[in-house]
Amino acid sequence: MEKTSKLKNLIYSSSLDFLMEAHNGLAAKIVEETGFKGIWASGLSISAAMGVRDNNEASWTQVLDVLEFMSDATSIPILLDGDTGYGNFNNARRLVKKLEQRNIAGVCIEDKLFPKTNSFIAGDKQPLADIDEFCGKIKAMKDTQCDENFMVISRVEAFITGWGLKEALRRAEAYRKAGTDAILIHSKRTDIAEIESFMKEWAGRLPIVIVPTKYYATPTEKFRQLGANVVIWANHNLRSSIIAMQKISRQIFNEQTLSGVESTIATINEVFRLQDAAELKEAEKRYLPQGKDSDAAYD
Ligand code: SPV
Ligand code: MG
Repeated sequence: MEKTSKLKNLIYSSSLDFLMEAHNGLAAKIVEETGFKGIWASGLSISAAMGVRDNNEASWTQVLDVLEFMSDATSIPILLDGDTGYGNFNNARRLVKKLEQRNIAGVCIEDKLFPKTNSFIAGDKQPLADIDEFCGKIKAMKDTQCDENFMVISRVEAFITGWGLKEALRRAEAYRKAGTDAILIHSKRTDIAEIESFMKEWAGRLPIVIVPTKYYATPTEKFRQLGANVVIWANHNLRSSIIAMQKISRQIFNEQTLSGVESTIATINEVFRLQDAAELKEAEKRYLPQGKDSDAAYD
């Protein structure tokens, strides 16, 4: 099955599904191996892994390069966090074209202004995208996709920017009419109150995607009861890897030896396995003149 159809099924199925964050090819592969059915290519995580801020400091083609590695390394669908679409409708529709060429299954765009600010950074009432302009962007993206199952998800930032429920519903409805495939409703509250109020009024008009980074203590069963379709675990591979890297760097720095760390980290063979080094070994037998295969280090 195409990756686009897989993502569409996941979004449109009545059961609750989960997307796990990845920010490079290795993380994407680990997410797939773990059993997740889809990947969230997080803007926060990809930019952080590049050592830059989540303010569109990395160009969209640099993000595309990362996605290409992620997509090549996996067979489950990837949903890109496409920020604001990196410009106006024209930039956003070109993004769709390039994503389809790389076998990315869908993109989520948010109704903020370029360059974007991470939803958890700027506190006060911020201006959102003009509704009509954002609807034009959705239409342009949907008109551009070649694969009818490619997903364009619209992220409503009305709660995040302090505009409240009425504005959130007004925007979600406008985006639905413009042809979006699903709504991502976002909240930075530590409880589910905003999401719950939205879900009750929304009443299943389109599938709903949520990102419980801040309301992490809410039981997953509650998301099911409210009728959410997809939950995104948005940045947890990045955040756990930060702790792991800080810990190992500190220990090696302090101890000036590897003797205390070797048994606590992945083996080199595990790295080779994740890279599928064995496949190359087999291919060399088929394609290299006999007796001339490379003496690879993993022998
Ligand atoms: C991201 O993962 O970059 C997101 C989700 O946009 S959040 O950071 O929760 O806003
Ligand atoms: Mg983001």
